[in-house]
Amino acid sequence: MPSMLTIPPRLPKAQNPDPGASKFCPGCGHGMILKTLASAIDELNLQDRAIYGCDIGCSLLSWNYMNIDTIQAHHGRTTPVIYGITRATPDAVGIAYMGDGGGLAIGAQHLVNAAVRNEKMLVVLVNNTNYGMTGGQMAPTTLPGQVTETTPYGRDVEVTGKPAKGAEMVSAVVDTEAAYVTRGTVNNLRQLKTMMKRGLQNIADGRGFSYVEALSVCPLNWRTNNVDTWDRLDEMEGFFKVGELVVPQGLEGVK
Ligand SMILES: Cc1ncc(C[n+]2csc(CCOP(=O)(O)OP(=O)(O)O)c2C)c(N)n1
Ligand code: SF4
Repeated sequence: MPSMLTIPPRLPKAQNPDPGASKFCPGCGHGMILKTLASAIDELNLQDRAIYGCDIGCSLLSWNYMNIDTIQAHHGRTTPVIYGITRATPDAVGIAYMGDGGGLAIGAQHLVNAAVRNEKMLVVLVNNTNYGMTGGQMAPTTLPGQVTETTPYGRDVEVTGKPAKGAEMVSAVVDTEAAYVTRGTVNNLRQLKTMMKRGLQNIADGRGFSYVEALSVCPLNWRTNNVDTWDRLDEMEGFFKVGELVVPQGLEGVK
């Protein structure tokens, strides 16, 4: 009988079963979000149609995590790279996976234009309120008063403005009859999976642009223990409201 240590983890088919040792820090949210995305792909049976793109930052550590066609692009450019691919391959279900820095700072113009033009792609934006890979600098999403490497006395909104709310920004510019826009959290992976499935189905149906923001955790740069990490996530949920913002007709049956 195999011992507990020799039983491999039960992974979705859309996830690479042998990516090597995890490159994410212990307790990072990226792994949970990627597994949720892969489970959603499995449940919709989209493995052969899905194309995955990852961005800069810790998202790029996922470049060998998926068992689907994968490309890595830079600095918020994953969005145009993926819609370029989906325009050339209309049957493809294109997924652009990025951090809040990549998506809402340097890549914001691409995100807005893709949303306005109703590009048939899913953007998964991981909001951990900081620039994770480069050591925890302030991101557009950094909470008011939050201490980061570049805001040692806490984010002063009088100087830096208020945090960017990606899902609300995208909601304001999309075609509400075609797009799907939502915000989930690693606090509720079952709900996040439903959101991923709805976003993917919206593309698979050829309806329109999908945006799933996932509130995530970055214990390394937050310098938090387990309890404090999840308390911080509760605080984030107070500022970034979790829930669906734009739901087109046709997705009611996707649970
Ligand atoms: C033009 C340019 N600016 C900045 C960087 C440095 N850089 C690489 S990753 C990164 C932060 C990414 O943060 P985010 O997108 O939030 O992802 P996370 O690492 O938190 O998952 C930055 C600033 C760079 N490589 N090139
Ligand atoms: S720095 Fe933060 S986002 Fe990056 S792998 Fe570590 S915990 Fe995850």
